[in-house]
Amino acid sequence: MSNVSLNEKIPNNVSLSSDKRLQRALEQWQPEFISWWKEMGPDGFQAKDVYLRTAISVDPKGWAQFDYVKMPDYRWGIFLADAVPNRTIGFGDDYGKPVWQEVPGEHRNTLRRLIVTQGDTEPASVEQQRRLGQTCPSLYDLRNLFQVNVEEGRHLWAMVYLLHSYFGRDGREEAEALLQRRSGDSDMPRILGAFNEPCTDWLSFFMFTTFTDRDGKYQLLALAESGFDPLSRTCRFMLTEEAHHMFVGETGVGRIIQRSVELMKQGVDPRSVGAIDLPLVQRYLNFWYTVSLDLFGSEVSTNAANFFGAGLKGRAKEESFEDHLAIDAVYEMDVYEDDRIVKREIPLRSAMNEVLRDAYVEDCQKALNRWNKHLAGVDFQFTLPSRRFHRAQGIFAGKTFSPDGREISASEYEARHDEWLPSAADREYVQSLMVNPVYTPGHFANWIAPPPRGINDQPIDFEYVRYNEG
Ligand code: BYC
Ligand code: FE
Ligand code: FE
Repeated sequence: MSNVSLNEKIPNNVSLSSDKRLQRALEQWQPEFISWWKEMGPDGFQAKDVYLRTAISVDPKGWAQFDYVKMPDYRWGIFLADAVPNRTIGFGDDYGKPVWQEVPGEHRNTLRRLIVTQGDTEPASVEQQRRLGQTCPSLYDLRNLFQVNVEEGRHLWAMVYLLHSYFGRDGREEAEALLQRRSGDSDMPRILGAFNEPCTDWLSFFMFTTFTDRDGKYQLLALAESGFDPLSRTCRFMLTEEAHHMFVGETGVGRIIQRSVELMKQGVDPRSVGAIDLPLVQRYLNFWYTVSLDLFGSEVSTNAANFFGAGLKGRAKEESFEDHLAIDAVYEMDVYEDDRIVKREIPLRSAMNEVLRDAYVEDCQKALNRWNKHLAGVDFQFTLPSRRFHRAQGIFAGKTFSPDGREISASEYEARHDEWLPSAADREYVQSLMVNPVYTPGHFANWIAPPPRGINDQPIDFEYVRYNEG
């Protein structure tokens, strides 16, 4: 079961050839995907050989194969983690009943919406990142960007497979619409906020893959708990790919910090030699972390309560909780009452977005702790801003807070904006560092340290993208 037939038109481990209707429907969607990829995928590198990994099995150990591939020839396909025998629903009103292999009629619309929302983020991120190849700091980083991009493309396939297989005509229409919305478009934007934000420099890219892909990890963990078994199995395999995306982000930011600290220890101001000063890194962190916090939705959410009650979306690592019904339990949180923040007990099911956000925040803090290890000997620490700061969703949206969580006047917020979030000058400075891309094997831009090792045991000066050929 876990072996993938890579030679079929659509690589898969779901016996696609035994369902001719489905196979035909997906084979009709495939060219539309490829034309979307050519139009909206990485700009300018489609004919180059890129050293990519491709899934050949869904075993935790042997799933990856590395080789040179031209991106449009990447083996995008449908990979589900192996079924867990006798799996039962792990939470909500149907707790303990067998999981569903088909969509229960009463949950059809809700489930479709969840899958579409998840699916929409995947092509959105490819669109956001499409011009980064032109400003890359090295071939190593360029290859990592493209690896992330092709895998996000595959994540779109994962959701489209579910839509086509289980949602009939509506599902096929949603699959088309996933190729029609465009990140940042004023008429047809992507669904969620962060996926319409420009991500046009490498500091943003590394912050995005640290913080926004980490939202992906937590949303996928929650959906991997789903009572709808095909969704669970799909998300479990996607999670194995997600780890690499966060690695790219976290080590990318880490190498930027390392380079700046190296200079500071020599008594050199990073900006004076075209590297990136630490307060600027903190401002980018503040931005991407807070737009990613918004992706968890409102603190108090009847949608979230319904997802949980229906057994569709659980908590990350649901088995680590004792009470899987969450009927009588409460969650204490800060809410507004008469314009003042007070602590209130919220029914736990309505607080599930916040429970998931808690796990996310804790994980983000660990990433910061690793970054802060680079700072030994310099007088600086990275910190996560308060969850109230710079929010556009939930109870703190539309109010103004400082990064340490104090409510402040709109005029104070405005006056201090450039201390806390990337300013126009910051963005211009960062862009200016990257106008000259680095395409020589083993060379790195001046604003980033080389990685300690290469990909798949290859040396650092390996030609990860054959830039000068093709
Ligand atoms: N922007 O009850 P509420 C990834 C909407 S990332 C815009 O607060 P709910 C990846 C919401 O839809 C993982 N709109 O929230 C990472 C609702 O709209 P309607 C993505 C937003 O329903 C990097 C309204 O506000 N996965 O994979 O609990 C690269 C009030 O709803 C936002 C998922 O999101 C926002 N930030 O929604 C590539 C999982 N937040 O119904 C990929 C699937 C909320 O009033 N989605 N709204 O029109 C879900 O689980 C849920 O829909 C949400 C929270 C987590 C989004
Ligand atoms: Fe993804
Ligand atoms: Fe990702």
